[in-house]
Amino acid sequence: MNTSSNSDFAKDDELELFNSSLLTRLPNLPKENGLLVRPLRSTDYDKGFIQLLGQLTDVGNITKDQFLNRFFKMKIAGGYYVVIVEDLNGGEVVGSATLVVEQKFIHNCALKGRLEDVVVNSKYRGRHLGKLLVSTISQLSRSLQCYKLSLDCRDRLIGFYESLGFQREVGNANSLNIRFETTPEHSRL
Ligand code: 16G
Repeated sequence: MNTSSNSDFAKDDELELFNSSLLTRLPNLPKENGLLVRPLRSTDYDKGFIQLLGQLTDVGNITKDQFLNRFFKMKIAGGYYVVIVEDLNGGEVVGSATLVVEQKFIHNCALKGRLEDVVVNSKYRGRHLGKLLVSTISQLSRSLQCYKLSLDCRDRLIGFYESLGFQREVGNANSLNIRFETTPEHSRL
């Protein structure tokens, strides 16, 4: 009987959020010298992943335990594909983007992809890593049989995403939010 749980996980063990073959088998995965495109790993807390997300929005003071807790919840739930760019020269995480695959009843029980949390270390801007990440997620969502891939973004980035094939659909190009008050307790959920 398998009685293992998160608490049995040795913190030095390295696990991937999803099977890396899902990326390596993509036909058009661009190759970049000295950079590795791969799934998020359980060891990425120590490679600057949280600091990188801080270049996108507020992240808070996440401890390694909180990171691992969220990592395992995503892994167990399935449908979360956090794709990383690592600079092999120094072993730092320098780019990240997430595909979330939503299960639907509509369209014959289809899958819908959402592109989330695209961020590239400001020191690496101009090297087209954003394009690399978005194109990887786009191919991944297609290979997972999503019927569409959608995103929200800052107004100034609309042109960037349009240049990569996203379209503002006529009559269907709005993004609306309600923002709720949160507390640090939410990170335990
Ligand atoms: C952007 C991101 C979104 C992220 C949000 C955070 C992309 C394509 N969009 O809209 O995924 O969650 O910023 O902003 O990366 P917030 O902290 O204001 O919610």
